[in-house]
Amino acid sequence: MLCLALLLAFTSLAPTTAQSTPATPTLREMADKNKFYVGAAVYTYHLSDPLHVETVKTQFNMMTPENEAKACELQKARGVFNFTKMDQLMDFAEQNNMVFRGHTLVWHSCTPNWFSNGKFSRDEAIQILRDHIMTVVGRYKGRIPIWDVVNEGIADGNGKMRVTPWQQMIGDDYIELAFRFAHEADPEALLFYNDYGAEGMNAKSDAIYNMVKDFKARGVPIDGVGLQAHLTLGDTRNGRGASPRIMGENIKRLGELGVQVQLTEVDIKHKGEPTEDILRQEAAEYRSVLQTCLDSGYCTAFIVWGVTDKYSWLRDSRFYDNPKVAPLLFDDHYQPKPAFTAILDLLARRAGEPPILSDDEVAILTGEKKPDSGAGAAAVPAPTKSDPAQLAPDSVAGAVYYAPFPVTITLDGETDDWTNVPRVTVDKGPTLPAGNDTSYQFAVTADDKKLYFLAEVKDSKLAYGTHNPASEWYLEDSVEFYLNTTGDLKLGEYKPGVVQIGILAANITKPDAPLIGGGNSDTSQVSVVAVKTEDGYRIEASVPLVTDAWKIVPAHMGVLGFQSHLNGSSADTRDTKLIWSAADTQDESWSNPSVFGQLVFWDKTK
Ligand code: 9MR
Repeated sequence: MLCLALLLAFTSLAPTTAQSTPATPTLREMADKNKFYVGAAVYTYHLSDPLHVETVKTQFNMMTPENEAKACELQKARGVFNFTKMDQLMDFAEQNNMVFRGHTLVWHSCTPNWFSNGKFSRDEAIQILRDHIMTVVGRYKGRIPIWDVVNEGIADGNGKMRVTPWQQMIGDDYIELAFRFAHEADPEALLFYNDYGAEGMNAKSDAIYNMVKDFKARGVPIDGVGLQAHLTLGDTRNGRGASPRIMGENIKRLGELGVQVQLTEVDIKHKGEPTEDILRQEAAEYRSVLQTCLDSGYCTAFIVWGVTDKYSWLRDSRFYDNPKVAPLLFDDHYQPKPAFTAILDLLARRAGEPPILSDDEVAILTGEKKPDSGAGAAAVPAPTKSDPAQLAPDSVAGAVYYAPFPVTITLDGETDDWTNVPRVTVDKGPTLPAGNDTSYQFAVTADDKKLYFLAEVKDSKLAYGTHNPASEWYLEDSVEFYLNTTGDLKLGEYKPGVVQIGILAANITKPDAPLIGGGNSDTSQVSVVAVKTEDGYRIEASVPLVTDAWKIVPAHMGVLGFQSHLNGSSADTRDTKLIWSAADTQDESWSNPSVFGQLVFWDKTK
């Protein structure tokens, strides 16, 4: 029985997924690789929003009807069932190979009025309970593998039975009866008891534990406990209910009774605006809760209570008083939030796939490291896009550049193919002449073969062609870009896979081989075109994604160390140094890649 209970047999239920390629890992792909379920609550009205549909089906392998399977929705008049919306959700789940969680058969908050307001004898009420469950579970027999049979049957505070119409008309054994009827209707379905505020060790979770223990001892068919996990920022801190130790202890004791646990309605509310700090803390807490679930060995699914913040139930003032609350994984525009990246990274790492975040970023999230200077230590940014036409989010000044892909560029000195690739202006640096008028913009993109770099330099006095390009290239007009492809953004020295590519303005003269310099630049196989422009010069360059020195796989939210400099000369030697990464205050990038910023790939098709 333990086996049967624990196995929510991933293989038999597991959808085959993956419309997307391995280069762009989705949450769903990473969940599949872990033989784990990530789900989201969905309403039928969400399905008329194409972005919503796309997000649900690509990112989740499980779904729950947020409201439309509840008794007050399905059986508005006695014996009259309306399954239109349920069927629509069911069809959607099946078309997209998603496991459907039935939520919920018996819940005081959504009991049909005709029942709550009626006066039924115990026997009549039991008959009504049985009819409802047999009809609903029976209709979807074999299609809905998990049901939340009873929701929130235990009272807050004291762990006693909640007083509900079902409990009043039938008695405390309505819960047990509901489980028996559900089992009768579909003996294969896994049957869950679901509740909130029972993540940690408290009177309610004790009561649930005792009930499950009793059910198991007496053969009442129960297979799982759903911990809703409607959390508030801070709930995962030491000593709190959702902390790894306390929630871990609760999940373990339930698991040892022979039931599985699922986190069924995860969201994290907070006060005020979702500032960068709040979003970072939220990410940390999402990650912590998922980690506790995975570490327990008994937790088989992680379901978020909605997809985009804009449709969260917490935005409804009847439930929560903060119209700005941002409790979910995707923001109002379906952009993945730091919380999304944090759990994607955790699942990727556990599956032995390339991490999504650097070790430093994880250490900052988990609080082991304070954010400080240096690329590797930069906070997880919340991507925002000020111009909808732009192919990737706005850059984070001096820290993160979002590079859209796939975009194919022809190195021809023209910029029409760079349209809507975000540009970053660099006009600061450690060495600037009085009245400096030199600045440049850079942009980066990639397709499936190459990484492309563009620099548009404003420079009223070009100076090139007077230095030895092999050794003194940086003393004359030149633009540099740097890559750290090793995955270790803390790296403090040059190793294979780290490269400084200095591109001389002297390439305007169209030499046979590109004039380049910089550490490891001979391993870069860089191609270059340089042209004069009205107010300076322009450089287009590309490097192969795969060389003997590195393998770059552009993946959505995948990270490379990245830096860019400009060297300016107006007469015979360098008088201007412009530097993008804010972590490099002293022109150290040539020897120390830990001061690079980050290039984050952004799949423009998402
Ligand atoms: O999110 C749901 C909201 O849209 C409904 O109006 C509400 C009433 O049916 O139910 C909400 O979902 C609840 C879930 O079914 C049980 N746990 C608490 C959830 C939030 O209230």
